Amino acid sequence: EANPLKRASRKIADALPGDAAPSDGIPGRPALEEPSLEEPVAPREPLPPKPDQTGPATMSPTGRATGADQADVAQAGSYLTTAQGARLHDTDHSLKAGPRGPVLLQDHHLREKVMHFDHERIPERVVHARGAAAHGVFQSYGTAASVTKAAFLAKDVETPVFVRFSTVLGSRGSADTVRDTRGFATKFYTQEGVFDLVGNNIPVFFIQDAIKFPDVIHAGKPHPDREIPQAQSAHDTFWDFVSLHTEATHHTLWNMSDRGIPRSYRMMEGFGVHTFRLVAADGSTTLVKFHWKPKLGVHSLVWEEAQIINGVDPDFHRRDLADAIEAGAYPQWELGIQTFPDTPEQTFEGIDLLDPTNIVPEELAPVQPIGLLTLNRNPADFFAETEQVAFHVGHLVPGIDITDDPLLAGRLFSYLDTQITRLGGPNFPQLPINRPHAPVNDMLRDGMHQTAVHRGVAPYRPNSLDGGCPFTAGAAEGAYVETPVRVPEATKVREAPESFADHFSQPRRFWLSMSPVEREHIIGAYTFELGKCYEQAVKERALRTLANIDPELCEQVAKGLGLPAPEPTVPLADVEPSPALSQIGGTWPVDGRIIGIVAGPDSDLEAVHAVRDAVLEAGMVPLVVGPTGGVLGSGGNAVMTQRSYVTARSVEFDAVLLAGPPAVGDDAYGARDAKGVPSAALRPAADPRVALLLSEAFRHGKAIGAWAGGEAALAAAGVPADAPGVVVAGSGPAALEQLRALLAGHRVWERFDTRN
Ligand code: HDD
Repeated sequence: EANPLKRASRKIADALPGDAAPSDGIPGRPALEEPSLEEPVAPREPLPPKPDQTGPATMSPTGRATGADQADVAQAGSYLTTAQGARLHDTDHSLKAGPRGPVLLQDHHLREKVMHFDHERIPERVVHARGAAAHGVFQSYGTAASVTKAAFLAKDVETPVFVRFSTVLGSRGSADTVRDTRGFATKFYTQEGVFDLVGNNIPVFFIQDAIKFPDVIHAGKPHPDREIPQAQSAHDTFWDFVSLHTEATHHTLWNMSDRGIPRSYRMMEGFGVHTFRLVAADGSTTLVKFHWKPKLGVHSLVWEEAQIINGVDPDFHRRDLADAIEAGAYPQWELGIQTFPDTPEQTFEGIDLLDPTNIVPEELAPVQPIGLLTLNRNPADFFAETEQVAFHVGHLVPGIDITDDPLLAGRLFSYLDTQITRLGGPNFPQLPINRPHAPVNDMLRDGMHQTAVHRGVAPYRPNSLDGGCPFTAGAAEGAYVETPVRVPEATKVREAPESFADHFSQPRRFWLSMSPVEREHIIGAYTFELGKCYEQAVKERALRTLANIDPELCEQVAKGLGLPAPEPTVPLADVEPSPALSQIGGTWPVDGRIIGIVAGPDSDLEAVHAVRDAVLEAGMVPLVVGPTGGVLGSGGNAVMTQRSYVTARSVEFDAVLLAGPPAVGDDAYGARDAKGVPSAALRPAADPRVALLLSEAFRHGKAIGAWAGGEAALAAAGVPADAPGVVVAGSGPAALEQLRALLAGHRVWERFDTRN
């Protein structure tokens, strides 16, 4: 098919269970034969090496490639061997003295296999443990070339990247759609070395100084006694901390907004959070904040939906990312910068740029696009890549420098330090996923897990034995030279600047920028979270913080908690809203959105086929939901179902379409009742699982469509056919057309109960 999007959505649909086509998205790998019911008995051709495990080899000071051939490292052959390469003839039975006799200690294979298994787990990340990642490419526009000499930001440079998205609080096995901040970490393998942009989907942080990081994380992680709750902030220790430590107010408010429950990693913004310093070729400097803007728009789940998904499909975000990439529907983000003059005060329009609890509204400093990120390849090995990737805010390239943000300073220490525990030593940069694509000529030697075979004899400087190599370079040869920023004369203190003391005006701006329905969601989130706290004092103190953001917010949450609303303790800030902060009101591409087509045994299957094709044509993904798995109907019109009433739940779909029965006069698919109404109109309605699916979709503000005869199911589910965003049309394609228009706005916002 000519249209890649159409091809993409068709591939997603085809790869789903129930369809015959095998999925084989790994480039460079031959398609696997279709699995047969019998166990294969003969070896097949070896698999070629996985592409991600053939990174550039570490170079010695004398410039020769070292170590084993990377192509041989990954498991690729037909025959099982020991770790030493000896072929094995049995891996299912321990070596014994007779079939019923004792197992012999001399069984090396047994000991090696179990020893290795015993050590398969490595410590998970202390934060951001649960993540999903993808490879891609960054294409620069060149628009930043006037403010930075970074080579990868020059015009039309393509740089390979690896991006890892994550939640913060949960452990590796926790669920994806918890209310939390999301990590958005990007590794750029530039020709000048690795640049890591280690950001989040929220532009501000809980703390202004890294020394508080252990405090905020200890408060957010599960209670130390029972280790509950997992992966969320709805508990006493979190609210105890953030209500006492009011600099966390802004970040907490973002978490309680729809930003805390993204619809998809593909539909989140990313932020570098700190202010960075760009350095141009002429040495001039500019302060900047980095933004990632998703091409599909910024969209969220609603809270009940997020909670249901946590049970129904805890891998919702990870699956969504991998499926989209496998299908060729590559997610894209534009990288942008807000620029500010590098003045000694480091403020912009009165906003302290060194305070990471601040944003600069886009209306004051527009985000200027500087390049396009496309994620186009799934990892071949989750552990080798997603788990072992090591990001670090200190991985910088010439042209990008740091500021004195005290939160950033502590991070510069933490990210190196943590890898020693997590990845078992100082040689983690040699892991294939972490290897720079620029040649490495360091003088770092030995240590645990050293895999390079260095050839030079003089890993020290100055030397004459290796011909003086490696030499240091000047800026002209591309060396990283720190910007000679003046450090003000000062006295050593443990203090924050006075400007860091305003904890409420920025949260108030965020609140005022929200639409009524977004405010309603925020009120609901605080009411839920604080309602989960046991300590009365914690709830009351949290309400005091809310009073300083906005009295209406405080009152509504207090009402939900059954508590009195306190008065503000600081004057309410007089701030202008920033419309760019609201997620509602625009229209966005519907690419890759999932349409559930609910069909009954007597549905008009010809029409189901037509609608399925129309969904694909529109670049979206059709999932047919039938009473059982397998095939619905028979003969030429038979339809493969991707979900059954048992496996489907509304949360999987962005919109639902009810398949009506064939038109009157067409008796092909079933009986009619005494009045001549086709029974299919009643069948799905009679099924409580279909009714639940519809009522949930309705409650979650999703577009719902039905074509002739489907109204009965709507009525049974209590969904008024004339409600906003409910479409009943004469034919499937006509209903789909209207759903598509509704989906462009993401949800049917009018359906949410707003007081304003
Ligand atoms: Fe951090 C991981 C983002 C503050 C210490 N952080 C980590 C990851 C992201 C962030 C996205 C996961 C990277 C991956 O996918 O491997 N962290 C942030 C942002 C911050 C921030 C946007 C504030 C603006 N972090 C922060 C502070 C400290 C840390 C203040 C310590 C003082 N972060 C870590 C860490 C982690 C980490 C412990 C855990 C695993 C890792 O680094 O490699 O070092």
